[in-house]
Amino acid sequence: MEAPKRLLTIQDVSCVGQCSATVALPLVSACGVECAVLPSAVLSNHTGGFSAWTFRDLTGEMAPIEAEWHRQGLRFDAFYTGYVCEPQIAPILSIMESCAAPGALRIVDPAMADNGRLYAGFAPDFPSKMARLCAGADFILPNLTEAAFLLGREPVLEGYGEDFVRETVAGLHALGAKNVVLTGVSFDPAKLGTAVSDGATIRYDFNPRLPRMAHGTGDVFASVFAGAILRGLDALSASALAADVVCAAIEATPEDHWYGVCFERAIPFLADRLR
Ligand code: PXL
Repeated sequence: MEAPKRLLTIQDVSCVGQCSATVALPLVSACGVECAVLPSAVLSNHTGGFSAWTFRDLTGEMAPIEAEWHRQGLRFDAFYTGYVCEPQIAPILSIMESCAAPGALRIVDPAMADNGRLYAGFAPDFPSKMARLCAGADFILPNLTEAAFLLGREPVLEGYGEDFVRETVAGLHALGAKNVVLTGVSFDPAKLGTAVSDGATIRYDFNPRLPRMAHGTGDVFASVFAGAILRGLDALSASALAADVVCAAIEATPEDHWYGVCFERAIPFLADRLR
């Protein structure tokens, strides 16, 4: 029997809110991939829509945990990073070096912004720090807002065409990212999708645009993408599956459930698609 793949996700634990680690653990696991977790911080709840939150920075735990893993010979087949803070970028890069199995993949979701704005609590220069994490990544998964900030530009969220996407993706490759999966791309108001680039070719995947947005969909997308890549899917297929799971999760979420998506209800769909 083939050895199972082991992925390490590094992001916060928002105790309530259906985002980051509480999304990554079940969804990566549902892909049949072992999901280890290095919590970068513990928050009472996420920062996107709640009026307040507690925040315990866990940066200080990173080096001792890395040393212990290294001592025990624990290695990972992939690293998937999400919401992290500036002081954590250097320790994360170190862990990705010292605890990598041969050929380990780096999947970076630069979770820091959406809808033209940085998330609460990030300084305006944070994207330039996040760009360092993107530089050595095998896959980066920015939305249009994050892509713009990584490139030091003002976000453009509508009225663009394929030339704009090509130029944006080229800029992201120039940062050092091998593969780019740009989310939230739309050339037709009825459709929303992703542009998947390996540096030579851009391929698109679109789904019908749903009438509402929901918090945490970026984390659902990234988690399924990471799990699917480790299952051996190519980037376009992994991206298309991740987008389908996001749509299923949004459709399964009651209108008045305001702080996240009910991705739990889409797990059977995900498991079926990977069977
Ligand atoms: O879903 C991204 C995310 C992750 N973690 C925390 C957040 C957010 C988005 O707002 O606040 C703590």
